[in-house]
This record gives sequence, C-alpha cells and structure tokens, in this order.
Amino acid sequence: GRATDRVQILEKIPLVANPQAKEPAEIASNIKYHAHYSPHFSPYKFEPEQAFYATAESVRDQLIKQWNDTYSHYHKVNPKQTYYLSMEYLQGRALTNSVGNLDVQDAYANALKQLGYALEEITEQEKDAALGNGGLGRLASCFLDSMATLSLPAWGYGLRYRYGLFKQLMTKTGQEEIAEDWLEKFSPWEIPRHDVVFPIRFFGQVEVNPNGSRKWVGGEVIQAVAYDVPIPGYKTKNTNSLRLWEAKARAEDFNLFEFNDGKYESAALIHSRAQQICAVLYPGDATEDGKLLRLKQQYFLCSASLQDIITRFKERLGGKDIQWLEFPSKVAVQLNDTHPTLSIPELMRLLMDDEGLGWDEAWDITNRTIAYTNHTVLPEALEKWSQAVMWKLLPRHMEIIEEVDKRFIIMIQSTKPELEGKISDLRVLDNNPQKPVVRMANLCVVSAHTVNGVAQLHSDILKAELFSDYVKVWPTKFQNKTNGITPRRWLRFCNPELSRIITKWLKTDQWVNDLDLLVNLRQFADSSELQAEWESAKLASKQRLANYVLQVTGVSIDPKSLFDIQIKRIHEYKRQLMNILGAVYRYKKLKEMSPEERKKTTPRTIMIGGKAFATYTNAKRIVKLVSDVGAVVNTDPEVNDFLKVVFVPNYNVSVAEVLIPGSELSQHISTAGMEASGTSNMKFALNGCLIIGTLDGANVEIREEIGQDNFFLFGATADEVPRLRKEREQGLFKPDPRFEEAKQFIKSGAFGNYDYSPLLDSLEGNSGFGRGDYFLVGYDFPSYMDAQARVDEAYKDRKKWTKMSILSTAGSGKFSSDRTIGQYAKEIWKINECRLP
Ligand code: CBF
Repeated sequence: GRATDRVQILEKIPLVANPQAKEPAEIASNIKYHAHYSPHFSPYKFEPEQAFYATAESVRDQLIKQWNDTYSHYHKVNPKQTYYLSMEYLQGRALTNSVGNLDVQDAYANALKQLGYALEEITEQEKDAALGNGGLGRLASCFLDSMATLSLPAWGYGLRYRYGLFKQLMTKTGQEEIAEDWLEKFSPWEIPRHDVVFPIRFFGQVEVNPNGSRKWVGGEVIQAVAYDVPIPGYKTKNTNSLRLWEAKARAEDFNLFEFNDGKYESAALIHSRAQQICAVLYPGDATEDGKLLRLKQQYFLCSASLQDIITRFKERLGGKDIQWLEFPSKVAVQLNDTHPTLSIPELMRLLMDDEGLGWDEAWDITNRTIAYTNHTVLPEALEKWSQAVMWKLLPRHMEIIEEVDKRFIIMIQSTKPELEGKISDLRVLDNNPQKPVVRMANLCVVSAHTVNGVAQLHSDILKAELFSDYVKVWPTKFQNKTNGITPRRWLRFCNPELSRIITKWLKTDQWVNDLDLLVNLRQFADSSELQAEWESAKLASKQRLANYVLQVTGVSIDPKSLFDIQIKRIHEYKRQLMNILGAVYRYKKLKEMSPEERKKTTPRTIMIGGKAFATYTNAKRIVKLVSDVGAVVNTDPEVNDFLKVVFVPNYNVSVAEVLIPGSELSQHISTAGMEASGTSNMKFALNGCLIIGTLDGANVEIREEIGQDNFFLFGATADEVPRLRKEREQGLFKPDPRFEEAKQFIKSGAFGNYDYSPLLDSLEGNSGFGRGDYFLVGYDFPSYMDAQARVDEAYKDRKKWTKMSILSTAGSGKFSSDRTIGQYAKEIWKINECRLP
C-alpha cells in the first residue's frame, strides 16, 4: 500500500525544476523533477532509495551554484591556494552534512514530509564513501570541511577508487571481506569533468636531447579524468572541491584490428590496465605486481594533480608572463603522509623537462611549495620502494631522486661534517645490495620546507628520535599541528539532542564554528537542571544505539548499563586485546560472585568495532576472540544483567555517528608512543564521553584540556617503554595474577575451541617484534584493571559522572579541525581567507 500511496502523493506535487529552491514546497517540486527526469530510475516509483537520489540531486543543484561562484571568485582574486594531496578520504555520507552546511535542513525535512518521508529515513539510504582506511583518511575529510568553513582557497586531490574500504562480514570463522560497491548505482555528489583530462605515463625510457635536456618517452600512457565533489562550508557560501582522479585508457589504445581478429583480451590490454589503477584502495602488496600497482596509484595521483595545479597557475596569470619563482607564492602543496611523495620528483620533472627550468630553480620552487605531514612512527608504515621497481616504472623520477640524494650527501659533507657518520641513515637512497630502496620519508624531509607531526607528543618524538639528526641540519623545519575533527559532523549533525542543549545554555549556536566557546559550559557543570537535560540527551542517544546494535547483531543491550566503546582499526598496538582480556576477567569474576555481590557491580556493555587488514592474521584473531567472548557472555543468564560484549560489525563513518553520541566511556589504550594522535578520542570527548587511556598521542592534550580528574589514566609512559621492553627481554617481567587468570580462562576453552594460542603466545616470551609482548599488554594490564575499577566506582555517582561528562565537552574546544586548519594556513601554507562576497 505504501508504495502506491507515495506515487499518489508525488502526483499531487507540481513538477517544476528549480535549482535554487528555498521554500519547502519549491524544494519538493525540485525533488519531484529529479525523480522524473533523472535517467536512473523509473518515474513510476518513489521508493526510499529513489527518494534519496532525487533529494541528493536537488541538493547538488544548490551546491553547484555556490561551487561555480567559488571557483570564479578564486580565479578572479588569484590568491595563494593550498592543494591537499591524499591517497585517502573517508567522506562517509554527504546528505546530512550538505543540507546542514547549506543551512537548508529544516526546509528539506519539511519538503520531504510533503512527499511522505522523514529526512532521517532518506539519509539512511546513502552508502558511505569509504575511500580511506582509518584516521588519516577521516582527518583529510575533516580538513576539507574546515577549509571550506574557513573560506580558505584550498582543494583536496585524491583517487576515485571503484571499491573503497571493504565491507566486513562476521561469519563463524571471523571477519570476511567483501567489496563495497559505493558506486553501485551512482554517486549523486560527483561531477564528472570530461574537460579536465591529463596524460599519465608509466614505464618507458629517458631520452637525452642534443642540448643536454632530458625527456621521458615511450612506455604506456593512461588518462586521468577529474571527478569533482563539491565541499560546502558552514555559514559561508564558499564551496571548495575535492577532485578525484579516475583512470581511463585512450581510444587509440584500443586495438580494433586485434579485436576484430577475435583477440579480445589483448585488444583491450591497456584498457584493462587502466581499470586496475583505481579499482581498489590499498591493493594487496605481497606480490611484485601488487607493489607495482600501488606505486602506479601513487604516481597517478601526484602527476595528475600537479599537471592540473600548473595548468591553473598559468590560467590565472591572465596572459601575463610566467614568473616561475612566484609559483610558491600562489601554490602550497601538502602531502598527507608519504603516499604522495612522488609529487616531489614529479614537480621537478615538470619544471625542468617540460618548462625548461634548471635544477637550482626547480629545486628552490619545489622546496618552497611542498610540505609534509608525518602520521606515524611505526617502522612498517614508513614507506620504502624498491629501486628496481622505481627504475622500471618511473625512470626519469629515479634519475631525479638519485640527484637529490647525491646533492644531499654533498651538502652534509660540506656544511655538517659532524653528521658524516650518519649519512647512510639520513640519505634518501638505501643502497643495501640485498634490497636497494628509496626511503620516502627521507625524501620528504630532505625536500619539503616544513615537516609536521599530528599531536604534540608525536611531534616531540619525531624531533627527538625519528628525525633527530635532520633537526640538526634544519632546526626550524619541524612543527606540530595537533589534529582536530569537524564539530559539524561530529557533534552538531550526529548529536542534535546534545547540540540543542549546548545552544540553549550558551545562548548561541556560534560554538559550531567557534568551538572554544564550549568552555563556557564549565560554569554550569554543577547545575542540576543542565545535568538532567544532559542525562536525558545521553539516554536518548544510548537508546538509539541500542536499537542499532539489536538490528545489526540481534543482541539486546540495556541503555541503563555503562556503554563502553572502542572503535578503530584493529591493530596490536591499539591493544583491543587488552580490552577483551579485561572483559574476560570481568566475566570470570562475575561468574564467581554470589547474586547479591553481582548486584553491587556496575553493569557494563562493552562494544568493540573495527576492521582488520585482510592479511593481518593476529588482528583477525582478535576480532574472532571478541565475537567468541560475546557469544558466550551474551547468552549466559547468570551474568546477562551485568555484562554484555558486542562486536559491532562493519565499523565505518556512519556507524561511528550512531556509536559516539551514545558512548559514556571510550578506550584509547595504545602502547604509549605508538599512536601518533588518534582522532576518535576527540570525537568521544566532544560528545561528553569519558576516556580511559594511556599518555599517548592526543590523549595527552585532551587530558590537559578537560582536566586530569575527568580522565581515567593508566599505563607506562612513552619514555618508559624502551626500558620496559629491555627488562622484558632480560626476563625481568613479573606478570600480574589477573593477567594470567584471564589468559588461562581463554586457554581453558571457555569461549570455544578456536586456536587462540598464536594470539596469546604473542604475549609471552622475551623478545622479537609482535612476540615477547612487544606492545606491553602484560605490563599495563594491572594499571588498566585498576583504572577500570575507578570507572565502575565513578559511574555509581550519577551527579559526579554527569559533571565529568559536561566538563569533557566543555574542554574539547581545542580539538576542532578549524583550529588545526587555521594553524596550517597561517604557519605552513601562508594562505588567507578568500570569502565569497
Ligand atoms: O593523523 C591522523 C591519524 O593517522 C593515523 O591513522 C595513520 O594512519 N598514521 C594514525 O595512526 C593516527 O594516530 C592519527 O590520528
């Protein structure tokens, strides 16, 4: 009946295209127009999915106008512009964010009501754009939102992966990965730009011209085609671009002769190679072909983006002579980690080989243009590319990298002779005959004008350890830019109940783009009126979360229990294993208690979510362990009122938007010194969730801002870690009995017969990476359990807990990505606001 009702409702709405509709009735007409004239669906249906696409297309109409106006404005003013190069963007859904930033949320809700729909029902239809992996990709997306909101001339560049991050299915054997088809129907947010196409060469050879200049020729050429995603700012008309490149073979490379001869595969060889480039995010790199494909992806992004940037630089000169030395006063390029490092030799190549500049000029321009952000100190994440693969795929770039390396050595020998002994570690090339590689981080540090870490502790570690000798060469090159998150998505839109309360008490909604204003909540933290409102908003979010958990896992959880959440990529250094060992211990103790004793405990629901990289076996074992523990605990009637353990499947941005508002305690428990920053810690704190955590990454600064009494601290500090590892190697570690008991309980088969010994063995022994408890779970376990006991006690005092929760939100102002981006703009990019009139 509903389907026909909807068609009947639709029939009554006038069909009028009105891209600038403001009133709900006009918007409803424009949505109807898209439902009828969009080529993707039959006009005789108006099911939720079709309603979503029609709604999104009508929102896009509004975006396109502002996006075009912004482009013309930048073109006219010609300010210095930033280009953020990132292999990852975790955009999530866009509808709520777009109507929110355009400030048409109520009008759209109203229009959809006229069409028989609730806005929330429609937003649920959208697939997440998951073109990223974790924190680094989501950071890039938060940055885009802030760049637009601050009206900064700043664009993102990335790749349009056909399949983004995999969808995680939970089966009897644990995690299974399946391709996530985010483009299955189409993306209503992207604008294909068939007018923006650049050639990208791979392989081939270098030709030396009679005048000594060099030219890269031959090989194969694939085209990069731009797809633009408009990025609206909040309370500004500025709408920036995220430009995603797609790979396409040229028609001339389709061998019609062979095809007609029945050789279908070889006829379309280049076409199928082109398709591989943007097929998936992080293709497996265990094989040589896999490595080559990843390198191709990186070069594809760098070359297309830089050709585009140079074209725009020339266009905006408006016929004036090119002054190349002024390029850095018009262009800032930020490398999001080492993945886009090839931008360095590519810019050098374009300037020297295509534009005819000499080495010194090209080097000076490249250096003044490019800045690099480091996001990790984990050795396995510091990229190193085989020189052989590089010579094969990018021969001209390897020549340039060799020259950079050579000049760096000469510079050190002549200006810093005291570092002579360190040169082999500092240089760009590692010429170890077993495995000669290019060290991408070294290339970045040597070439960029600025290098930054992503939280104070991380930046300090970079300066004191990883890059300490470079600091002696370039003392002013290194900076800190503590990460941030956008308050629009991560509070205003995902938690409307709490947002309303904040606006009411602050008597303004200015906090949405001036997050420091939250500090004014502190004065009301003791007010029982605010506390009651705060608690009821939290309870509503917990109820919503409980409904979601029931829907996706079938497990019913009690919104009156303490909601304790850990969501992030599954990694041994993030120590989800410590969390689940704690849960196992808690379960065992509950089993041993009398019913009266149990009633005195604090009921908890522990939720863990996250994806394990497909080939990371121990991470997958952790996922399996969490779900096995859940299966036993959640069906044990003795403890059910006091403990639930849930593995939340397929964690992604929109799942986070349900989990974070409903959280009361969140776990950020990495081995100190290993998590560069973390950003979900900021999202939780902003939503009034208390943190149990180590002194790692941005936890340190969060604790400073919200006050140490509002943070459950435990564990070794970063400077103690090396000594503790050494002591462990010497056999000096004495495990806590609780730790032993928890492991023993798992080994006893309490959670099934799956072979957990490789996982548990990683916590034993004395040495080795990943063995000998490299991540110090055993060392930190007792202080972790003590901190958990403090949590249980604190939760019993509702007034105290709610006050801590309010203070947590009140102290989160610093963690707005508007603050972070403001600092990048001023201290690294030297760009200014260019606001649309
Ligand atoms: O800086 C953003 C995030 O980046 C990572 O996810 C990364 O991929 N290197 C780090 O692990 C996070 O600590 C950091 O917050």
